Amino acid sequence: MSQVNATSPAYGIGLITVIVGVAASLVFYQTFYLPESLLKPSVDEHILHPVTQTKVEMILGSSDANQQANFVPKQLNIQLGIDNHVIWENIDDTAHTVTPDHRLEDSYSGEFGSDGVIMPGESYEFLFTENAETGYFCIPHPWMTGELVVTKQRF
Ligand SMILES: [Cu+2]
Repeated sequence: MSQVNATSPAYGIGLITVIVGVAASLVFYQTFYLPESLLKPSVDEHILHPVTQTKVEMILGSSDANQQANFVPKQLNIQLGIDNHVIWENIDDTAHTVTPDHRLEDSYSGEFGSDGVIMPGESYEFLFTENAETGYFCIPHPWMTGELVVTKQRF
């Protein structure tokens, strides 16, 4: 039986294993863990709790292609810290969706757009925390369209 002491090859291999292990952990921490944790945005309190809410109604008759008005108001100019919490209320008697023209992701709130349909009497809400600009529509009734622009508060 060989004895393990400070001068034996076994000791050296053990030490190298520990060093490699620590180095690998450090590399993992700096390359994957740290950037991931830094990515989570810290959002200003005023943006998380804006002064007021923005309401959009999907009005009665929106499912009728001949009806002009559906998302009311149709155009939104939203200011961060003021009215960036937006609520779409379905006051119609048909289910609708709020679906962006192109994929839009807010780094705090995630992907914009309703999960499936919004039933009559229900609503969909989204907290915008950064600048954004998009058109949106309703999947079952593509003539239902709206636009929104989110900008920083103008002092
Ligand atoms: Cu619809």
